[in-house]
Amino acid sequence: GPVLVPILGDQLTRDLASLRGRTKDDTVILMMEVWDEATYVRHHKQKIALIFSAMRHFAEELRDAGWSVDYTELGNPDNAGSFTGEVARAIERHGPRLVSVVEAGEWRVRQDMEQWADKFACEIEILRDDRFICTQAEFDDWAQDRKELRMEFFYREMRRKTGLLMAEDGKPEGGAWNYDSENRKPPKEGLAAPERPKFEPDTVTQEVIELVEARFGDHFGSLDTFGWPVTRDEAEEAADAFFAERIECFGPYQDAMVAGEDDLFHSMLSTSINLGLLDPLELCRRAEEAYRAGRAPLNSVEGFVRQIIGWREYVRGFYWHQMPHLQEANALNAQRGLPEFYWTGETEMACLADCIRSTRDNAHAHHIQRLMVLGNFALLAGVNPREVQDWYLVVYADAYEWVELPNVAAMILYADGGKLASKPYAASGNYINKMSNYCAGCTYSPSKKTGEGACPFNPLYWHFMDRHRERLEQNHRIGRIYATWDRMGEERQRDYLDSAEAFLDRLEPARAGWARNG
Ligand code: FAD
Ligand code: DLZ
Ligand code: SF4
Repeated sequence: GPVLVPILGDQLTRDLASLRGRTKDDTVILMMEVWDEATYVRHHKQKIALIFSAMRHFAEELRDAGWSVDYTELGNPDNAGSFTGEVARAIERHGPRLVSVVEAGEWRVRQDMEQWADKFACEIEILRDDRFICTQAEFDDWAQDRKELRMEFFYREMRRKTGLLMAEDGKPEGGAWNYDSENRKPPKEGLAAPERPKFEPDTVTQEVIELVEARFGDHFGSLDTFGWPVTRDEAEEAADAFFAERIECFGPYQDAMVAGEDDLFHSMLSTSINLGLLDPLELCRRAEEAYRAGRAPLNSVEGFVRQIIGWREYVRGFYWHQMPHLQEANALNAQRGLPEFYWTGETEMACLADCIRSTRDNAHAHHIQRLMVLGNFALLAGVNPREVQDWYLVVYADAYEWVELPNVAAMILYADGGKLASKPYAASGNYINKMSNYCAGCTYSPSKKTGEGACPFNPLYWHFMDRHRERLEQNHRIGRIYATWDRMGEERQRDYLDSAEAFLDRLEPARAGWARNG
């Protein structure tokens, strides 16, 4: 029989390890739209549409290139509903001598995959996903014996390994590894970015959109504004536009937020990178080229490269290093339900309302919105990590557990107790006011500390600090804040705590069924 090559929805890469060196007349590629993947959480409608459309386009491209592709659509009446079930059916159809598959990105799927060798009477080969720069062995080696894992040091290893932005003497380009101090510009009045390319749904995408509306119509999110790249060519066009028009300002405004400006100078390439349509290392080389050609400043280019060979590689290594217990981690013992407004957007807090609107309309929010508005609120309010994790996994078109979970559990919620982040990213309204124009359009005031009209982030911040004093006082990056707290005196402290508690008491928890089917 032939070699059967299953390709999962986030493996849409032409030189995937399992295709390399294969001959077309001896290979059957298997692609599967399956119910289990579409519903293990109730993904945003745009996320399902994006993945199905990209899968269908990729299958078509492979066929055009002469491969035989066996593709199960969701609506196929014989569809077994799971990867394992569909591979079983394909083995019956094709009688392969070998099943060759690239390891899954997610723990859940990899567990199933590891059963295949026992379940199926044919040889199974699980290949390493070499689309990542750092192997798991390398990461584990690096992490071994370190009490705290810090991205910054890992990142330097990746710079050396790839040679990206390195000067000839083995020193970092420009003399420093990191130019973040130049990358914290608040938005100036009227800050707006060039329009990014939106890709009109073609007939394939339209069909998928109809399918999603019919089968997943009650999932979160809007489909009306679908404009994601669904092919490698479109993704390249999106990357071209970023390198031509936005990378210059990427660094300085990386942490800025402007109401109604959903993309600013971000690349908007995460969906394409995570699907496999774009090669992360190639993007970094293009960024470096822009710098060397004098088209973009070092602080922007270094910032972009760090997000990709630093953060992206680092969270993936961290995920596999910490699974499966990362899923259950809850170091701060946070037990509150996720507020209903995360799903409806109905809140008086203008910053949260805008971030949730963008999330619903675009299946996207940029990093600082995910971190310092949506994440910060969940941290301060003490929302249960499982519910926050589910939300992030549902709502973002770029969300796969390997990248979502470390960012949510470890980065925003400190649920790992500080293995990933040196301190909780807790901030009061002052930070959001400095980095955005949200507060000008809000019923609350960031300068009001407690009581009627006070920005809820202010009392929540102190409530958080006070309730975790025992743990955080030991932290050299945050411990000093308690001197400020103690100087306030009891009455002022009581004001803060009472305000926070009154606010928390009024928070309506989400009704069941938004994130998972009952
Ligand atoms: P840019 O700002 O243009 O950044 C360039 C690229 O760097 C991104 O495309 C992405 O590939 C990478 N990157 C940047 N930051 C990170 C990071 N923290 N972790 C991993 N990669 C990063 N990113 C996802 O791809 N999927 C997720 O599910 C996801 N969940 C997140 C949850 C939280 C709580 C936070 C704080 C961040 C999360 N991120 C996630 C990271 C980041 O927010 C998105 O990658 C980014 O917003 C995507 O938009 P962009 O392509 O315009 O990014
Ligand atoms: C996220 C997702 C969805 C919604 N649907 C499918 C699908 O039907 N078929 C598929 O191959 N992949 C899908 N995916 C992406 C997978 O969840 C992702 O490839 C794995 O979880 C990675 O381990
Ligand atoms: Fe957000 Fe507070 Fe500013 Fe309102 S005042 S937009 S709640 S930070």
